[in-house]
Amino acid sequence: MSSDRPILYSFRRCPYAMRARLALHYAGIKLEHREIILRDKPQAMLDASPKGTVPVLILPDATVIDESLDIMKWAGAQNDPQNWLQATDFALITHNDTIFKPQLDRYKYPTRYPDEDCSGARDSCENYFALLNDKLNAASQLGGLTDYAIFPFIRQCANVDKDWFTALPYKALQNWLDAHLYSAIFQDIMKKHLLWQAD
Ligand SMILES: N[C@@H](CCC(=O)N[C@@H](CS)C(=O)NCC(=O)O)C(=O)O
Repeated sequence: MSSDRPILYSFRRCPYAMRARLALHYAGIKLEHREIILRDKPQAMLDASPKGTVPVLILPDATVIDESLDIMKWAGAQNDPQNWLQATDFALITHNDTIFKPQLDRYKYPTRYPDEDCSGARDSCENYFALLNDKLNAASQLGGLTDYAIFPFIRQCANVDKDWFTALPYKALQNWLDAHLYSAIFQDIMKKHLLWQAD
């Protein structure tokens, strides 16, 4: 199959797909959006990327990019109007993905880890919030594409128990999250799409 636009397989509520959509939108990339559900992945997506995670970007030359961070980097390499790639804190994004996200999963879905004691997961998430809050007290944004890469995960964690999140003493983080949630770009990338059906 060939297309003159990149194809993006995406799932609306997936934070990895959100960060990819944010970066693609920032770069002004016109694409064919294919909305999927995780319990019934289209064969065409699995043929392109057998690991079966979203987001998956397929370029017109059939190159497949199936890691969200790689999609962000690709988008920035196409068009980077605010020179954000060079300002991106990739170490902080790695911290988000490898240290915070596993704790978020254990806090949100403890039953998925029956052999583990997940009782400390929420505190671990809070430690990360404290780190981000310090950074956001020093500067209003994390810098470059870092904010887009990270805020969808903070949103997910905040939504587990909004009262808990709102009561935390991290005003800079809370204000930063709110600003991103109400931003025009976030409203745009969260628009609903019909489920994609193969012809
Ligand atoms: N490392 C991948 C992770 C992507 C990922 O795990 N996405 C989740 C949805 S949020 C997924 O597709 N999971 C597969 C499934 O639940 O079947 C990336 O950054 O793109």
